[in-house]
Amino acid sequence: MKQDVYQGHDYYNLDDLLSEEHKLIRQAARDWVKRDVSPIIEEAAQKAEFPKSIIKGLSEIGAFGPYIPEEYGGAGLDQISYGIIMQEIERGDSGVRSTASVQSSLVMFPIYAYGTEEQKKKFLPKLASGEMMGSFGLTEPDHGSNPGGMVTNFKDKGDHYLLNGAKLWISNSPFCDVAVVWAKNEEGRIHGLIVERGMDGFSTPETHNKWSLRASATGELIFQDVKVPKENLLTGKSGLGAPLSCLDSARYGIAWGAIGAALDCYDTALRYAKERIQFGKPIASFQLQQKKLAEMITEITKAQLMALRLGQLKNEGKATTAQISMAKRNNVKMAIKIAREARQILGGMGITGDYSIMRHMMNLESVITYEGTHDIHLLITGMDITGIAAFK
Ligand code: TGC
Ligand code: FAD
Repeated sequence: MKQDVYQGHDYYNLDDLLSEEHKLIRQAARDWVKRDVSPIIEEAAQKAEFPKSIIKGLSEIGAFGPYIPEEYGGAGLDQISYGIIMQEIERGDSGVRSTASVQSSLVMFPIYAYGTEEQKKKFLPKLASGEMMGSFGLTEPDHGSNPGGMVTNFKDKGDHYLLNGAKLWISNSPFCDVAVVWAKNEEGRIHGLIVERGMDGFSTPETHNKWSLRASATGELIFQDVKVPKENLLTGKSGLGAPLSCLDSARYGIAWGAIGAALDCYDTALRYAKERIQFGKPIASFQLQQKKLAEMITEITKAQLMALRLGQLKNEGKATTAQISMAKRNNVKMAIKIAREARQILGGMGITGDYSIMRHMMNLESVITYEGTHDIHLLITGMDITGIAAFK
């Protein structure tokens, strides 16, 4: 990895719509990524190792629970700040953003929104500081896009619940201390349970051979007659809507995060195009390369506008699931297209780890699949505008 000389790009002066606090938060996150992520991330990805050294820094920049109130250890920030932090982190690597998304929106959020006061006090401060790391178990081997079909289940055994089943494709699972797990009770109703490492019958094998998100640890959650204390049930909400509401928050973060990956690819390609000489001229002087770069900044600007407006709606408590789906889908697709075009601008150099583009491109193949696939988000928009669900 070359020295990280990234600069933000704000073609439509959107900074004018941000507060001073937003800009300070962005600067802190950007400085941290340049100092502690960029120098190590390429090697971590090449070795397919999760860099545990980033946990402390993620906590310090407020990436664990940015919008969780300070009384529970969160940063107490608004939704635009949350988005900005995700954007800056994913500018470094989507896997690092994944770690933060899961911890904040898929572990801290359900405990904050649906947990008891005791659960909030026990888990949230430690999750915010990174002393404890969490994972979120919704997807199963036979139930990905259709989580409502899940077979993981728990039975009431009087003084505890007995949990059985398996979750697949779980970010952070190999090292998590706690997992928020979604399972059906004897009546088939979905509930959230907090499962803690060390409980008998709970294991978290790692999934290997990924070509994408290599610096993020992914694995399984396996439950074989796990005795879960009754006080670990999330009592505030049940039904599929409970995990789906957590996804709303994580998908919103991804809508911003993907812009970060796109900005990094654009910034790298623009810089390279101005420096690389072919036929006696910088390649940036050729119309074909300018077309690619001009289209990139246009698409990034549109995505920035969408994310910022969505952030305003979220701050007002008005953002709908369908609006969030549209932004996640659009912005991730936009980022993948930009990564592919940017890679071409770098020619052969674009496939090496000397530049971040190929890593972003491969990472984004996961981002376009998790938190709802590209197709599922299209169907959510379709359902919203027609009133007809085309999932089944
Ligand atoms: P459907 O019948 O539409 O809904 C079931 C119930 O849920 C309610 N609901 C929501 N509630 C709150 N927030 C939302 N976003 C909600 N969406 C739906 C709905 O009103 C209903 O309530 P009720 O009271 O009537 O029962 O459900 P369906 O089974 O038809 O499925 C709809 C569909 C396909 C959209 C949904 O299943 C879906 O979104 N599937 C995609 C699955 C997904 O996104 N999985 C992500 C797993 S986690 C992950 O990938 C983490 S990656 C993390 C990282 O590393 O960054
Ligand atoms: P499937 O659901 O089998 O889909 C396969 C294809 O069929 C897709 O193209 C899909 O769009 C299409 N399809 C499915 N249904 C329909 C339909 N009704 N109409 C049209 N097309 C359809 N999950 C978690 O719970 N927690 C995590 O932390 C987590 N982290 C992940 C990390 C990584 C790196 C990855 C790759 C995944 C992660 N996931 C996680 C799982 C992720 O959410 C699922 O992979 C995703 O929801 C899709 O499920 P699936 O892979 O089973 O694909």
